[in-house]
Amino acid sequence: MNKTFAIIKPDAVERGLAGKILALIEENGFKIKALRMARLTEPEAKGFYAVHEGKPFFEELVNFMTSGPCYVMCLEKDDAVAEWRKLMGATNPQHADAGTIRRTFAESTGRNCVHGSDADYTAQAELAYFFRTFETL
Ligand code: IDP
Ligand code: MG
Repeated sequence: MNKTFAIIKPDAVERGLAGKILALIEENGFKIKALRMARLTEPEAKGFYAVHEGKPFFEELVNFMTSGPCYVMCLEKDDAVAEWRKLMGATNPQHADAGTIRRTFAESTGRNCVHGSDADYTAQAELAYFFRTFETL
């Protein structure tokens, strides 16, 4: 699939980094197919991160993701899922490669600026969670 789902998380929006991150997305050859600001509700955040329910960081994650507005996006590029995860960098910014968004901007494993789907089937599900089909064509 050539599309993936991405979030500029509340920490990055709050710190005024959204524009820089959008520029990096475009400079790295992604086309932004859909984009809107959203303030996730608690049920939306819990549903989105249902795979992490029961993990020690789940409550912190839901509190963080509902703490302020974020940008939800559909990104297009060949091999979009892998390419976006490469540009994001590792979950823990201290382990992320130089030049990645998380290494450059993120404060911690929790407040790590961006989300990206981890497989084509999760990208499809996550895109459908936030967008109508016609919005991401
Ligand atoms: P990913 O975002 O790189 O795919 P996941 O393991 O899917 O990483 O975790 C989802 C999100 O949960 C992370 O991006 C991060 O915000 C948060 N998270 C993951 N592990 C931890 C942790 O150990 N402490 C605090 N937050 C965490
Ligand atoms: Mg993940």
